[in-house]
Amino acid sequence: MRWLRRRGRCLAALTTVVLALPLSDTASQAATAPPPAAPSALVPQPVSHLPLGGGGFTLTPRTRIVVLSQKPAEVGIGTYLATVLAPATGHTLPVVTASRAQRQAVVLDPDGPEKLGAEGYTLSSDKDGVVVRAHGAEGLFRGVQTLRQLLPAAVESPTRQPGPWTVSPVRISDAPRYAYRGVMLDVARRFYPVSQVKRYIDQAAAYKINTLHLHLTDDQGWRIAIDAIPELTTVGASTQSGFTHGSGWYYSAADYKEIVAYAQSRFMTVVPELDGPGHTRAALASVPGLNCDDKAKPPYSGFDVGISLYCLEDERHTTNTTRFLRTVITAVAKLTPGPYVHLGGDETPQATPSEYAAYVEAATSTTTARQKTVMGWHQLGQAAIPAGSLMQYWGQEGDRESIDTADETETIGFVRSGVAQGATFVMSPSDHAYLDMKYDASTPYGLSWSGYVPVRKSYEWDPAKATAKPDGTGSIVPAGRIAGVEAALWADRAYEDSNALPTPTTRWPEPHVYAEYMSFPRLPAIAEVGWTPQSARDWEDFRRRLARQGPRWTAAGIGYHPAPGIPWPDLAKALEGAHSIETGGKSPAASRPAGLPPLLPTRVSGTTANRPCMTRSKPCVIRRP
Ligand code: TNX
Repeated sequence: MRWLRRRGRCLAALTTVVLALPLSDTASQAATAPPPAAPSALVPQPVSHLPLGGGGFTLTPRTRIVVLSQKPAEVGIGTYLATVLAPATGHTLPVVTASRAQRQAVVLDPDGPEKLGAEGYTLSSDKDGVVVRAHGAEGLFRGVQTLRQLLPAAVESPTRQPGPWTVSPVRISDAPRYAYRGVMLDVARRFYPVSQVKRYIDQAAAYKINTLHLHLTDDQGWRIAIDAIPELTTVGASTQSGFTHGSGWYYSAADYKEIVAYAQSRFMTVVPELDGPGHTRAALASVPGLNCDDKAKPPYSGFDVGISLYCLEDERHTTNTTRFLRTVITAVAKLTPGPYVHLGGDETPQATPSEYAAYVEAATSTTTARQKTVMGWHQLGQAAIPAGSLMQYWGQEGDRESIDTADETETIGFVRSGVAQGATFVMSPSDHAYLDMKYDASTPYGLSWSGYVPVRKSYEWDPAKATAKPDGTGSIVPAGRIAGVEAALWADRAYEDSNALPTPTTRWPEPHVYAEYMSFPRLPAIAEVGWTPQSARDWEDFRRRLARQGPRWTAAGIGYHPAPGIPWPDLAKALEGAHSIETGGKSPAASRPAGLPPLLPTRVSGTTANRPCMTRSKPCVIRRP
């Protein structure tokens, strides 16, 4: 097995060597021939995937996880794998370190060639064992996610299952198409307790998502404690969309650190978003000096957008806003090990160009002074931004079709300006990657201003073409400037019958129930968009592989939506978002002060207008007096 330790070989050569090895040499092995394993159906589809004939490797209580490293981060992947496998298999597999590979073991080798990149890996499994090879811990972690999918679906169960635990025999070599593959949780409109964020991190990591964007602030809530401004949480966190008088609906610094550390342990970077200059009512309710009349606004629990703006009308208020931004951005940057701070910048119909520019200047200069890279929604491109900023595109097919026409949309203008300023892009086209869009008319939750987004639509798009010219002659965002993709799960309407405003009898699912229903199966679709080469993606093939994930979600207790058009093998068992778990977290009901009326929207304002505020030229509901 010396071949396992050889560095620098080209993968094709490696595969050939592997295939040429005699694969069975022990009599005991022949006596207990492993059962045939089901052929694998992986999501995301690896770059190269060769299912082998013959038996696979069966885990037993004596199977060792052998890590070819002494480094704690790399050994930690072995421990993680043992932890993932323990509940369903009932085996506590020993994790050992060694300097060379062993047979009849799961071998994790972080000493693979550098050309595998940070996230690439190879995986070989046959009846003699499993070897995952990568260049460092992160690639091993991604490979381990693939290994989970090579085991029977029941391995995802939190309780002991019968087995046998046979790994499908395969040769895989894999690496991502894009380095940035994210998902956004809108914890501002609907607060997710820490336990539910962690649960979502695990669910996303299983599909090789590597970035968690937390939309921490909006009109309906400020969710991150800032020591110097306690009102942001005592006042600014007391509301959610549809909920008032709460307490504890925010992350303390310790909570946030816990989320960041948990995400890190799943090789996921946290991107905190502090949205502005619009979407700031929670801050305006907490800090009087951010308002032009120096009076704090009442906290907001309604459903409108475009209702707020930091006061940037005169020098005194611009100074107030700048100081405020310095305080909050600095505090959040300090708590955040990742490279980005997301500054929002979306939907500010009431801001004049100079007010908008003043916000962007104040927010970006503070961010870069803290050695963080600026991230923002594509509207940020209308102002001066530092080269190398990351802009998040959320336009639609209609924007793309307007390119180079007389009716080119403002969105496209912002993108052009961002490109000219040296920005890179994360693609979140709202008609493909917005997880809060209903699947179809029967979806209980969410919105549909960007149309319905059935699973096929969440899958069938190419980030390289999201801003392609209508005649296909090229993209206004050059291929080299696309960092990746992000699915965005807004939570404006995380309640049943969401075409109308909620009533006192409206049912509000736990945030994780909403998240799972809207994300599964569309998040895995977008994960594949970001990971798999375009040439290896095909809807017919995907929908069959996706269907085979259904039993995994059932086993894991994920309340997915068994969307039509996918041949789910276990439709009868699908959970349909109806289950609940013991979160142990601060759910809205749990943290509601005693003596208040039942948990219902107590102050609902807003229209049923099912659209966001797009741009200044299409103003939305409420204007400043
Ligand atoms: C638009 S897209 C928004 C959010 C809403 C979302 C609802 C963007 C950057 N802003 O404020 O939650 O639509 O779908």
